[in-house]
Amino acid sequence: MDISPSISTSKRGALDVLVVSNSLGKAEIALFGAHILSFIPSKDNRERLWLSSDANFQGEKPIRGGIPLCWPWFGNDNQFDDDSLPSHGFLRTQTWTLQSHSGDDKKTTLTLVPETTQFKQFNADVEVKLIVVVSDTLKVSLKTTNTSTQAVIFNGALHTYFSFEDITSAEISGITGNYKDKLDNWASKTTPVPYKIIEETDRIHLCTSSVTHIKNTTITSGIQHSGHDSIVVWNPWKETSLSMADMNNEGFNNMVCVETALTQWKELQPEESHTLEQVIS
Ligand code: TA6
Repeated sequence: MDISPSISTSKRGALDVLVVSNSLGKAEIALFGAHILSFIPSKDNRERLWLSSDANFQGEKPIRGGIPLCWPWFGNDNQFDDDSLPSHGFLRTQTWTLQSHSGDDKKTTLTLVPETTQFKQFNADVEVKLIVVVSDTLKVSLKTTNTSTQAVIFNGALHTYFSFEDITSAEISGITGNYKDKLDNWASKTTPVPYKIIEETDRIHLCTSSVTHIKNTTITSGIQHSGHDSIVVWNPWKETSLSMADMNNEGFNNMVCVETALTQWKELQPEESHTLEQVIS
């Protein structure tokens, strides 16, 4: 079904998908999790995002790949110290609605809203919107507004899986300072230069650099970050990939997550807003 000249609907498995296509770029967004599955700029027709060939498209679990939305906490580090709460929060496992859209032949803007921004102990009055702009770049903005009368704290991430021909020849540039190594009891370590992925990697870089690049043999993806206090880098490598049902066994060779994140707790006063944003080129 066509929603506009540049937006139509499709299915991926059991999931409803918005297909965006204009003269400068194409994208696909599953309404489940407002999960961006694909972004292909027309200038080179190269897919920027990686999707696991074993991803679950039944709405039973978060989709492995693309851009999962993490909010109002990151990983299992939630406001309530409650390990029973879902990893990375509860936005990526609910069905969203297309609230509005606009655009022309060169740019398409979509605004999506979740069913709810409350879950168990997290019951603050907060509004969340995802604004996606598809053009020769992909701009993803997760906007949080405190509509309550109390201060609210939250974390989050645009947990983007970038696609590559060969991870061993990938090199990340633009990340500086120290990182916390999840694989070594969160020990603080220095960001390597050159930054290559040669083993399982799970790092929270306390870095507010605004531009990073991931270079591979023939391709380079540019990433602009804003509203973040961290940049997370993750590759599960072989052993961890084998333990994940929705991660194809050799997939780690062709992806790396570079995530625009809040991991140090952001506090919003009543009526305040915050936007976590990633622009992919
Ligand atoms: O972003 C890195 C990370 O927190 C890793 O520790 C790993 O858990 C990854 O996210 C994937 O998490 P998920 O809940 O999507 O399997």
